Amino acid sequence: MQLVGSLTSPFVRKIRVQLLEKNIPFSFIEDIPWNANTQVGKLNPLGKVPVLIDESGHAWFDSPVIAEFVESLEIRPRLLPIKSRAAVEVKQLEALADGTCEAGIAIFLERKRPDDKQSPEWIARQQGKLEAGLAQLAQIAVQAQSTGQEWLHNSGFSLADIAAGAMLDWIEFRLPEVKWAEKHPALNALMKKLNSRDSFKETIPIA
Ligand SMILES: N[C@@H](CCC(=O)N[C@@H](CS)C(=O)NCC(=O)O)C(=O)O
Repeated sequence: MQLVGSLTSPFVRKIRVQLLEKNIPFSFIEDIPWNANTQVGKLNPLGKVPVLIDESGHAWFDSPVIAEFVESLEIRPRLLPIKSRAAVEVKQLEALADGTCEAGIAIFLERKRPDDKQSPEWIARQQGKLEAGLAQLAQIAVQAQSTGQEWLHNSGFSLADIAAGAMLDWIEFRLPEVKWAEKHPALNALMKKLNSRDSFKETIPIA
């Protein structure tokens, strides 16, 4: 299996962590979709990473689909519950974390444009989504921790935690002024637990 992506993308990291947790061997092909020589468009018409090329040569995208494909291989540990209602609940948490990260990425990209081309209204809109996404995730973490539940979903460690950790670390890496750890201690506690896992330690984003 080959995973195509950049070493800083939170969505690529989600899949790297998932593969590492399951001990699935894969080769990593570094391809930054913003570079002029990128080959990503040949694999994914949307030109985005991650892309996972399976043993048959099929190219899977985007990250929630890749994650579900990897789960379909039925290699332990299971990171999506077997019961469909519980699996959808985990997917909802994954979507919340991914969407929060997308708002952060939109802010990061907008700020890279020349000063006179940036839209403060657009940035403010995305900041609203980012803050609201973090707040909802924090509320879920508080609720879980108050009942002694170790992870975000009551089924145990799952894609929800992986997606949340990839998002939180990316926000810290690219938008440190957000200061989510100070504002949301429950998310800080979650991130500390995630950072003690080898899969997270091995995939820290480096500029
Ligand atoms: N929903 C997609 C988002 C992927 C995504 O936005 N990846 C970024 C890197 S973090 C990318 O490839 N951007 C290139 C572009 O938008 O042209 C997923 O979860 O895979």
